[in-house]
Amino acid sequence: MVLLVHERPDLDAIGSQLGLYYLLKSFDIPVQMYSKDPAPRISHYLIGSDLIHSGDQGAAVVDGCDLLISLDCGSKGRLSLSSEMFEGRKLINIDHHASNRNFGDVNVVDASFCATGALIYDMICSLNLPISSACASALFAAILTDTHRFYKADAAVFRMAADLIDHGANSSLATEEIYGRVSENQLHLLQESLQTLKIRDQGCSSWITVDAAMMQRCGVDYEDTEGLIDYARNIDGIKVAVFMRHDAVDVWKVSMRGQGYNVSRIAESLGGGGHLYAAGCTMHGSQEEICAILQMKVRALLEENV
Ligand SMILES: [Mn+2]
Repeated sequence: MVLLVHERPDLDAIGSQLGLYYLLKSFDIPVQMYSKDPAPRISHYLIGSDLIHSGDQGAAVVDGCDLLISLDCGSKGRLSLSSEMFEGRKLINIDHHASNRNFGDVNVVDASFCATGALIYDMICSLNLPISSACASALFAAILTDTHRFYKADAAVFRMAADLIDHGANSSLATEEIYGRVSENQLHLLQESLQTLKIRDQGCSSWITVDAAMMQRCGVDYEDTEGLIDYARNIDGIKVAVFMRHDAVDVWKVSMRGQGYNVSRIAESLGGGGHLYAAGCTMHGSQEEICAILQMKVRALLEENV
């Protein structure tokens, strides 16, 4: 069996992948991990992150396997795999995105969980299965990041985290490795991207843009843009924050955050998805074109909710 994650995986994807990997390993079940894009640098402290195959190894990894498990991925397209890789294989889809398209032969989708890692933890507990320290560390990272360091986490999430710590997850190591380090280049990017900050809709929406030239000048890649949207989101009075990243000619990755405003409706109307208050999509066109569409949709959402 092969465990898969969405393109440009975050730590919920990688943590779920590693957590499930070590669970299956403890039963001597043959299992491998594959991610089209390499595991992000912030996941490198996790045991086993170097065992995740990536790039053009996909066909070789799934060769001979008859079961695929997709983790934290809302749609089949976001797995970014060629259709041959799915041929003759069953697909299990485990996810917590409300917008999940139920694309698996079996779908375990529950948006009430704060993270896919939390859903896996819940499955492990209900089946009374053992949790190794490698598994606990991976699931802890998934929950820590998808709750934004336990921001808005309820008591059940803290209990889950506490139990994972009891099973060997190192909370301070995780926080240090994931949030405690920043490169000088990332700070340059922060400086440049904040200069693009625009406040619109009478102080209710905030916008940050990062383009390819900026990333090149600062010597950073897409991983380093993680978290920039929070600067826009956290401004007093902001209801909707939008982050736009120019990925290729006429290709834009758009992330949105809502403060009580359902931004996943905008993302879904543009072919993307996500959660109620954190969603994203990919858009095609010039900056002016995509901005015009987004501004119209954000304004409509703000007016509707009044
Ligand atoms: Mn997730």
